[in-house]
Amino acid sequence: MRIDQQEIRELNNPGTDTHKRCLEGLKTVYSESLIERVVNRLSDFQVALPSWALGAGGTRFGRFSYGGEPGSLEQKIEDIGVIHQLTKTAGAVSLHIPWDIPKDVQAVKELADSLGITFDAMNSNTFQDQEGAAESYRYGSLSSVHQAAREQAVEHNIEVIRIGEQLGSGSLTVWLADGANFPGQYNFQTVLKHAEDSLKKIYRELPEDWKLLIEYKPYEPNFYSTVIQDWGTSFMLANACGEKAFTLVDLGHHLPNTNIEQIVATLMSQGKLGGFHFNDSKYGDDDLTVGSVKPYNLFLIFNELVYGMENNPQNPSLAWMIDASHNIKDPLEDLIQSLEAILIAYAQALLVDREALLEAQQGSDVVRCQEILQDAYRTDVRPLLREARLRSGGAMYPLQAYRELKIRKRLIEERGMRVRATGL
Ligand code: PSV
Ligand code: MN
Repeated sequence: MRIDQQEIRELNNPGTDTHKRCLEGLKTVYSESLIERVVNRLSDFQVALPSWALGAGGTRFGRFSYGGEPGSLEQKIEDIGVIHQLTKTAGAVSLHIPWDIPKDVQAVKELADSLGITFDAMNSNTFQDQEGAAESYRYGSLSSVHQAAREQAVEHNIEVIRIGEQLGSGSLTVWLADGANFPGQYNFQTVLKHAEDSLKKIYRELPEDWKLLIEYKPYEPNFYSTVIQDWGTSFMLANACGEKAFTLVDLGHHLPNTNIEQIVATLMSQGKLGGFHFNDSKYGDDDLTVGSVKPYNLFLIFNELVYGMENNPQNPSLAWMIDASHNIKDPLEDLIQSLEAILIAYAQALLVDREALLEAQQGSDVVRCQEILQDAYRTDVRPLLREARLRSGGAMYPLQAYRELKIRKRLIEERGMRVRATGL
């Protein structure tokens, strides 16, 4: 389904005066040129949505479905198209193979193109056995002690690259579920060596202008150890592969209280931060709505990202993606909330007075340093987001628009109550 642009205009009209007044209010605090710069940056900022998170998410205890889920890759792209029409921030999709193998590549490309959606990083899946596959990943994939399983996993990743090439993607994200559930299950050094060798084989098949993004995660689905447990291991493997390989930070893949912003700063200084999976969490890889639990943390991360983007030309532009799971919310509403939280943190980080911060840091004025960061964090930047959307033809209030336009009801009418999307 598509939204008629006129519907969006009609929803925006009544709120425009109030919005202009709020924007004027911000101009009494920040210079007009800074406001313009932030609005332009926000308009340019695009986040890829995960194809696997457009249906109801489940846990191992159950899954609570609701209607109108996308039953095909085309419908997933249409859902992202709806979010993009409303937010103007979701101009990309991140596909997961084999869940999203296109039946007709040309038709899928044309559909995405007509909705202004590009194909961001491709994701491989060696954490589930596929029907008819000769080898099982029960004891690992790229790092398995069984050579045939390793070879099958390498082949799968190469196939994902080939599909991505046809679609116009430019990167492959590898997340390895490989690990051990019990001490002694495997030899740490052996499996790490296997992982490195397998990644190098995949890397050799990367097209010239592609990137390999390597995720890390400390636990789950294995609970004693994982082969790529932390950013250091990912960084080491990326270096071993070569200059087209980078570390990907998934916010949920850290032990509690890890200083993620410092990891971001370190990787960017080395030119090795490749991308981001946004989500939020209270305990572990909870895959909750971005910014719903730790918004200040998200701001501090963006503060480092903005600094890095301005000061680390050695680091390539980043692949921004959401990686979440929606157990009880309508996923489209959840994704709209996540996009809003990402843009808020980004806008606040762009408002940080970097000159004053440098001066305060040089003078070891710790109190002032904190004030400068929190001044930016405590600014209500939502008028800047609305302005960016208004200028690009999006909805000033995307979530409200989604509800007023009764999108979920329309999707249920179109697709029925019982479809189930592939994904998590
Ligand atoms: C694993 O937890 C992960 O973060 C990886 O990015 C996967 O590819 C994704 O979730 C979806 O399964
Ligand atoms: Mn992830």
